Amino acid sequence: PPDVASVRKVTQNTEPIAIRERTVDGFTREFLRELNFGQGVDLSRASVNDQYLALARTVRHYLMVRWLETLRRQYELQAKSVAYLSAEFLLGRQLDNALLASGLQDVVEEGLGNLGIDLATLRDAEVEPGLGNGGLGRLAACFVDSLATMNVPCIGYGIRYEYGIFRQTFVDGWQVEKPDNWLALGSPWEFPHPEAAVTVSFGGHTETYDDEGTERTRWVPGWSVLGVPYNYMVPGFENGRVNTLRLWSAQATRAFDLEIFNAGDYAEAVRAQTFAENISKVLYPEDSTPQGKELRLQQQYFFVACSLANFLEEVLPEDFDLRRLPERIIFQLNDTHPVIAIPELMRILVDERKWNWDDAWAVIQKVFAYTCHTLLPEALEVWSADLLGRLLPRHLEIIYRINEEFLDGVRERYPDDELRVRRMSIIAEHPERSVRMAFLATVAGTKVNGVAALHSQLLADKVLHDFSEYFPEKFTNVTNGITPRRFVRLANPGLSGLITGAIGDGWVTDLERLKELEPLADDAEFRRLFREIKTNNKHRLVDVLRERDGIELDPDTMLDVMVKRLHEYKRQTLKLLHVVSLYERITSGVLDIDKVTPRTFAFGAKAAPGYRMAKQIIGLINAVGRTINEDPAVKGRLSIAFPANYNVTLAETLIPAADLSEQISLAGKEASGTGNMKFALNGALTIGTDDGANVEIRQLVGDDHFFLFGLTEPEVADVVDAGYHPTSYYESNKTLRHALDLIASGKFSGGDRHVFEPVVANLLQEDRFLVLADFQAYLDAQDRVDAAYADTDAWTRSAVLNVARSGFFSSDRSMRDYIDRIWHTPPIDPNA
Ligand code: GFP
Repeated sequence: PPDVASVRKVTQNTEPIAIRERTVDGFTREFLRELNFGQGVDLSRASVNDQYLALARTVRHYLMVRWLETLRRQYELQAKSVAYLSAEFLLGRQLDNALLASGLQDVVEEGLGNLGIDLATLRDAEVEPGLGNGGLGRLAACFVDSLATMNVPCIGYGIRYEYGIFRQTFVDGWQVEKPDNWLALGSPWEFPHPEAAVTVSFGGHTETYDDEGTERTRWVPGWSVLGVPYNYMVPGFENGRVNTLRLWSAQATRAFDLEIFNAGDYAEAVRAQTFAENISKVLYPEDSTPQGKELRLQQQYFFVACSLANFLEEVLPEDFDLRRLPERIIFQLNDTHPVIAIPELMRILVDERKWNWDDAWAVIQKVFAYTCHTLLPEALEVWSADLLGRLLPRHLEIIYRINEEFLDGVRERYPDDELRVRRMSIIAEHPERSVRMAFLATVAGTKVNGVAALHSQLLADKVLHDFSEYFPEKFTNVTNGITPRRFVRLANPGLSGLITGAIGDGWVTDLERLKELEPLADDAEFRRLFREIKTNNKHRLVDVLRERDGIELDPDTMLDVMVKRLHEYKRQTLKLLHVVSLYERITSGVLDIDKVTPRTFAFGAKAAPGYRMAKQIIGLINAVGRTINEDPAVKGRLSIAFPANYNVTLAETLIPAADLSEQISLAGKEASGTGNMKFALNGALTIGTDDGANVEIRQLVGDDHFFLFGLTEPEVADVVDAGYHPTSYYESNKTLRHALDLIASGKFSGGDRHVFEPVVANLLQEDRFLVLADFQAYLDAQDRVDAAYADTDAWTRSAVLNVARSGFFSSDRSMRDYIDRIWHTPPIDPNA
């Protein structure tokens, strides 16, 4: 690599750049300049992509002044920041958000219009960066948006995956994954800084040495890679602040061996390069092989090592006394993926800065906090000690020592309770020796939080019970939230306009103000306008799905939506059994078709590539969809729309059009959910279990405006403890039996009984998530939905109340809770 020091010249106090003219003419000039000099084309020959790239860069210029100003002030003030460490940032498209934040929408629309360019076309040219998998990554994106809007200093740290979450396609109804080549046409929102690359090492061994009478350890690594930072702007909403998201890309340190190349071994010459670049190649590489597992651990260590080095060496002033680190930073660990940062910072302090262990440990316990996002034991990450020891030998030693000292304390508190000690050990011994990352985070972190009230309670009572007894003060809750800027203001312009017309626009940054809409639920004219907007949103969705997927959707039906990752605990099969049962009862004459509410069942879900049952379920949804959609017997009454490749962009059109939101996970399994909040805030009613944040949604919107069903978490525990037998439900419930039998008969698979046998067999024999146990309650709740929907006025009233009472679910409120309970990072006064 080039000598970084010589490349990085610190320029003193540059003159502030002139603020660009925020007029239509000013914008047009900037845009054409970008097109000509940035893209190298003139308007007459510019492709849509050229125009999009030029527009993005132009908008970026307007934000740039604020970004530099934010950085300058941050450096000056040395205020405490949040470092949000996350393996995922599911950002969604950037253009619209940047336009909104900078208040440039109208100017840009008019300026482009004068040139004969349609802003909507350029918007559609943007490929969304799919650098996340689901809720966890989208939450991170909402959080950084809120922090910027609230004037809180924050750096998001993550990985710049060359390929994000795969692009899902369907072939004969089965999921086929295609690479998500999101960078192919250029990525105008990023700023690479190769000169600020960080070296990250792996492997090798450790050795002790005498350091002027003190025995110390050093790590002698075996190999290393470079981490190149790519900076992204995170603009606050109309407040002049632009925070930074810094994503790391891996590169080889010795890029190319010319000698080997000249000897003709071309593959070998680039081997090191390929090997290094693999680290940031894809999001969640398949980890069913040992190589895949190792690559994931490499990714995790890679990005936290880069981020810590960056913060300590670049963001902090050179002479900063690290003993004061807790005054300057809190590293929020978004799930267990970044937890390896804990031993990394210990290593830096103890081995590199030569602190004594206890001093280092005292700082560590103040600068990390951990958010847990799951309740499934299998989702709590563990790393085999063997792998960790090979890849990060020094870190494993440090973890052992942390564990030893921690367990000494446990033994002291609970003498003669070796069982407890074993339960609480960071190191598990079975089935192989491994490191429990959630335990490590809990022991080292200042706080541990769950992501909804029920989840935090179950964490403390069950999943981490021993720990909550031991460290009761560490456990807290912060219920998730979503950014109202993207998911209401941008996604639902109709509703936003209606709200603003009624109560002013303060709600965009103070969502609790939606409460002021409550009286309007009783206003017939308001309800009419509200309904009209819903209908318009459905028409918008009709257009998008026709164009995107060739799907014809009937806007005059109830739009019943279930969109989320495909996972058995989320119970897409329960939704499907409802559909199949309706179909079966109509076609067998049990139900009078004229009494069935016309519904479109929309699904959106990706299955993890290695998750076979989830892929089977996708195949089944598509197969049922094909049969039902083609059957004249149910035409106009039942249909299924399952667009492939559900992503943030599609969510922004789908959610505002929805009437009914399906949140039907087995109670005690969904940590929070955030889709549930997006739907409620866009005026859909929820049918849901008492799970995750559904609990809080129901409490806030009221029982009359929420369709609750199913076993509660304690009831689930009782059923399971008593020995759950799904077949007894099958045998005793005719409706259920007929629905399952219809699937088993091959009706949806051209008569072939084998195709979906695994799904049926799994439900009948194991049914780990109690689909059959909740089936009848779910059907009954759906009957209540039909009855409610029949009274359009009452339904709309409920929908308005859902919007008015869901202000709590703003991610701004989540951020306030994190700040009060965990971070203690006051906002910067914009006028100071
Ligand atoms: C996970 C949990 C959700 C939770 C999000 C954000 O989502 O219940 O709402 O994290 O906290 F499962 P996924 O990433 O698994 O979709």
